[in-house]
Amino acid sequence: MLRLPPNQILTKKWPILHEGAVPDYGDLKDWRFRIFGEVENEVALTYEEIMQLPKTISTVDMHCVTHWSKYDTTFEGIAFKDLLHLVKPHPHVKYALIYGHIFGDDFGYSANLPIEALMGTDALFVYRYKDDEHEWQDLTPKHGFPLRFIPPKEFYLWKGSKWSCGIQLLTENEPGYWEARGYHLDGNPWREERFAKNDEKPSGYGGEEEWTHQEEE
Ligand SMILES: Nc1nc2c(c(=O)[nH]1)N[C@H]1C(S)=C(S)[C@@H](COP(=O)(O)O)O[C@H]1N2
Ligand SMILES: [Mo]
Repeated sequence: MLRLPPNQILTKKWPILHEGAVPDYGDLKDWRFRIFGEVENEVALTYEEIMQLPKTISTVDMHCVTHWSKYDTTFEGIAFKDLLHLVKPHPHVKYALIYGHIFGDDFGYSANLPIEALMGTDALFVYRYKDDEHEWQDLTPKHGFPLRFIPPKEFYLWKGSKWSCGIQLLTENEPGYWEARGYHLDGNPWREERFAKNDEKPSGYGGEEEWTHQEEE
């Protein structure tokens, strides 16, 4: 498999792309991470409880639907599979919605993903990273601090919910925030699954102008 998916452009810098304002969780005292939906035992974890879970370090490639790809960012975080161990999912659970903050709502952003694709060490809720240009450092607020999801490279990065506060387990697939707004339900970069209708760009799609002239912060 080629490393660069079709019609992607490599960037060394890590662009910042999101809608709405960057949330400020203060001292994280009231911050919780919830696992809910089709489970026997819903949980709500504090930031300290999250940070005591087993940690995974993975070097990943990211591919954004607006055509940028960045290789080899090394992340430290909690693997999706290690969070799944904390609950007893109902037998027919097959999908997850991974929530993030948008427009003042911690559960306003979401992305749908099939559970079976999330069981490796490349599906991570991350808080720290390093790359060619940075030593280990905390994720900046603009990249999703205190916790953001990074999907496996078989998914465009819109599936990587920033400021993530929860996972909902589902038996049926449900569109997340962008999937409900004209983006592809699956979003595989190798198959160029950008939009629900191939020839229709969803409204608000900025394309390359969104990131090519951007300064990294
Ligand atoms: N909460 C939230 N998460 C989000 C988004 C957003 O608007 N809100 N944008 C997504 C999109 S489209 C992309 S490409 C990545 C960008 O992550 P980055 O800014 O760290 O590069 O975040 C994703 N996660
Ligand atoms: Mo994106």
